[in-house]
Amino acid sequence: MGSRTPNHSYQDRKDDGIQQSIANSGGEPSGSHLSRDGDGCLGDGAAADDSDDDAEAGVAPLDASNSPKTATEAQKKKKKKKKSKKKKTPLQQSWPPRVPLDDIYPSGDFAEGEIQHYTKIATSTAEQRYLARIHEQADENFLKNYRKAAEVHRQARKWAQEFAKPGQTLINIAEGIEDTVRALLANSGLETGDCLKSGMGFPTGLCLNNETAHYTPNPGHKDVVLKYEDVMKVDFGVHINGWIVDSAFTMHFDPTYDNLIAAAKDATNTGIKETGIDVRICDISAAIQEAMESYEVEIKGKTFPVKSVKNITAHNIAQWHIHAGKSIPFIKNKDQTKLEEGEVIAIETFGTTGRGWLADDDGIYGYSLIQDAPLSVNLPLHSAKKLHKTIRENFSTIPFCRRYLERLGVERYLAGMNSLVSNGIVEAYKPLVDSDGSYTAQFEHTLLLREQHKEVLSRGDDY
Ligand SMILES: [Co+2]
Repeated sequence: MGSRTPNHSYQDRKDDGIQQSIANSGGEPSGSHLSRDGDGCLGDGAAADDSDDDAEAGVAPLDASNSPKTATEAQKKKKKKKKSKKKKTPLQQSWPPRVPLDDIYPSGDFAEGEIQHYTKIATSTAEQRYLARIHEQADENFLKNYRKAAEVHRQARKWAQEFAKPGQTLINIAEGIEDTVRALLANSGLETGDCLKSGMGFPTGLCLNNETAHYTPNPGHKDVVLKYEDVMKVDFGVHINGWIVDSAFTMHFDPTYDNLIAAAKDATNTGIKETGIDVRICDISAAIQEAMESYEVEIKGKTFPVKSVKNITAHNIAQWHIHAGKSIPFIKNKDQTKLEEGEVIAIETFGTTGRGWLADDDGIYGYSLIQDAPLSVNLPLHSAKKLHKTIRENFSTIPFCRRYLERLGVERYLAGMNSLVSNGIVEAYKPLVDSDGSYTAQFEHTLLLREQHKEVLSRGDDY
């Protein structure tokens, strides 16, 4: 999910139709085979550890189906089989993915993201480094949960990449992603407070062509059907305990747009490479712009330079806050603010064939509770008071859309919502569009700036 600038400035899946083997026979998470292109390297031994753990958790003997040669052997086999029966055979992911990840990886050791070493040596003081480590120490499951959320993201987007074909509707794509995320987290989010434990990190964004960010299908609206010529940004978040994996990609079917997609992918990977502890925002921005604007796209015989979009930015993430205050533009600037150890950073970039300036479009993307909104407000409408309570109990400051509200059974909320917005309790987000007829592309990853290296949590073998 992009942060709007303030106004002052394909897989080798065996398609058997039912089962899809995301884990290999050792139960190793798919995310452990990462980054075959970048200069990053894999961490040492984490993937191997996973396999070991899963083997201990009980892998059915490989030769279980072979017929034993002798009676004694048969007896031995029988005994063996009985013994292993008590152990659980690791589950394979279904298609569509519906098996909770905790059932597939009972050890809880999810693959680490792509490890990239810093290009510059950090000069953080000991005190800064101590503070940075606090949130990891305060919650021993911080990293485990973050890697799990990333694996949920990878599996959900893999489904989307197969399912989203021309002729499909945006609502089916959005709901399919959301159903997958909730199933893999083993949390339907339907009981009061469940959405606070884990779930969608923000409304699933599905933006076509010049629609650039913050569009999601709303209930009761006409279905939008995906077309061959469409360029679709898919931006969704997965959170566990308020820590959000924010990651996005762009899908297209017409090779006309190959270069536009390549530009945004390159710009995002360049931004990731540049990111580090004590690195200044202006340096990341400059590198992003240079990569993005080295591309051009030919559409129907006319050549368009790819431009960086100016008024939306990458951002840091804090617990319960998709945007935690730092903004990283995709254009040159003089912001000397530095990134710090321990920070979670969403590096995203948007490239466009249009003006490079986003305007509000009609409609609503979603809402979020404003961080310091007063707990008790004198609201004229009873429905507004009730809605305020529902939002606090189910979303806190996590952005949500009308569909997320309606699946909780909330009805006739529009007047109440308008009241919350006008009273400064809730912020409403509108879809953001570039000029008519233009095309935009986006890629995004969530990174953790760890002490020795950055971990690109959401990296997969797709992007
Ligand atoms: Co984002």
